[in-house]
Amino acid sequence: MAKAHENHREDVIGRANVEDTPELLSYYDDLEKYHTGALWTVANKIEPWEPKSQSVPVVWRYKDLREHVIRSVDLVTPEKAGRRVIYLNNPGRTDVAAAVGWIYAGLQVMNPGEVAGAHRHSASAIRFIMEGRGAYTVVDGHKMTLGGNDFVLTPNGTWHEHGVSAEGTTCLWQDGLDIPFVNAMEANFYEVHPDLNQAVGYAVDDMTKTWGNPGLTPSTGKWSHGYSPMFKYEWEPTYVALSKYAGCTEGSPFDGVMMDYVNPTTNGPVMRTMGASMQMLRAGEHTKAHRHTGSYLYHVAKGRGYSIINGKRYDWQERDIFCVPSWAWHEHVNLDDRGDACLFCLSDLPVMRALGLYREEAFADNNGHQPIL
Ligand code: 1HN
Repeated sequence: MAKAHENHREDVIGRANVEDTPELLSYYDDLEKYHTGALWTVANKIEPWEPKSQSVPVVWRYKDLREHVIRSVDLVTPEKAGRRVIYLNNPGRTDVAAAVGWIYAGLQVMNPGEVAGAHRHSASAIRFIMEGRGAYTVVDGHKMTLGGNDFVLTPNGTWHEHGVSAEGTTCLWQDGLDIPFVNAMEANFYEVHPDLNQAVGYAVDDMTKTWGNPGLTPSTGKWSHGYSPMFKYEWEPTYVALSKYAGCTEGSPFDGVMMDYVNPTTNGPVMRTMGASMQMLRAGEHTKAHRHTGSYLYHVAKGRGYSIINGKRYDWQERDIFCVPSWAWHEHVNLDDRGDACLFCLSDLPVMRALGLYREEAFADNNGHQPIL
């Protein structure tokens, strides 16, 4: 790893290497008065040799967090809070309230009978259900019922609200949004629904029933939005698909048996700014290390194990969330040698790919495994 970057020194030819002199310092002061600067004073910083993520790897452990999330139920109402959410605050990204890179994430809790009003905004969300019965989301009049490890999309510009039916139990879920990204693009709008709650205009779960049939698409009906019409992706068919695929593939050396959730009308990512995948690590599997651009937020849907990220071990178990910053080396280990582990992953990979910024590299030394530092 070190070898490849030995020439990454600031004094090689072609890199800025100007020493301060009294004349230059006073020149810089003059430039500043006119809202300008000399490029060579910042060039090495704004043009790094390779991505330097501000985010640090973090594991948010559910056994530590859960009780604190639930405490919020007695402290604030969804009416007053808008959304009752405890957000994941990456120590390197507190300035933009991101969990990793330009991705925001939080844990939202609702009690039976509660409803969080409808709104819409330019940011898009992927909502991954962690526990409880009776959760639902309404997106542009389509109501989706939600169970554990299901996720629902609330794409940019769609009216959305959440609730838990009176017969349900306390529900917790992970929200993942592209808010920091949309804010960085200075393109975020936000609106509250004029009626506070929207009317349900279709059969319950119609979008998944219509668009979520393997190998089949409705003969009539068009879809031209930049996001998937299948607003809800369920855990059960996901797990069936991964299990079937695992039976006939060696999988990826880096990711085990991995499948991407797709927009059935394009086979592309579920939304333009954020994508989702589920990967199965087979019993005892230890993947090889690689790194790629993009920010990745993993949610342990099943099992227990650990990941080595930039040479450090991070243990995880079901419902824990952890992040892999852009260009960080990572490999995953399933600690159960009898059963599989499943990692749900949301990322900004669609942005990386669409903008031609995706790049990937395998860890070459040590048979593909990082030494633990
Ligand atoms: C939002 O709309 C939700 O709909 C959750 O549940 C968290 C954080 C920032 C902005 C919008 C939701 C959010 C959010």
